[in-house]
Amino acid sequence: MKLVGMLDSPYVRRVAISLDLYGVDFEHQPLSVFSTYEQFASINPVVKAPSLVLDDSTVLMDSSLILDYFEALAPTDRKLLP
Ligand SMILES: N[C@@H](CCC(=O)N[C@@H](CS)C(=O)NCC(=O)O)C(=O)O
Repeated sequence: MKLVGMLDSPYVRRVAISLDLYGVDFEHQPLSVFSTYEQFASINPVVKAPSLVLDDSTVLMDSSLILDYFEALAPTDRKLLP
């Protein structure tokens, strides 16, 4: 699993910190939507940070959607929302 986006973005940081709290292993690829636009577009043509590439190559985007996905998968003792 790969989290794509720069950590200067609060949306990317939110996902990175939450994945860590969920206990999800991920690789971080610090691409910029500006300076590395083409490389970012080759991963997600919409060029939105954060983008999360799952192990089956599905690309999720939007921090809230990404966190909803992991909240749904998390066991009860790892959930972050009441
Ligand atoms: N609602 C989005 C906002 C993400 C967002 O605005 N990301 C910025 C970088 S901080 C971005 O991708 N900008 C490029 C663009 O919108 O084209 C989320 O929560 O993930």
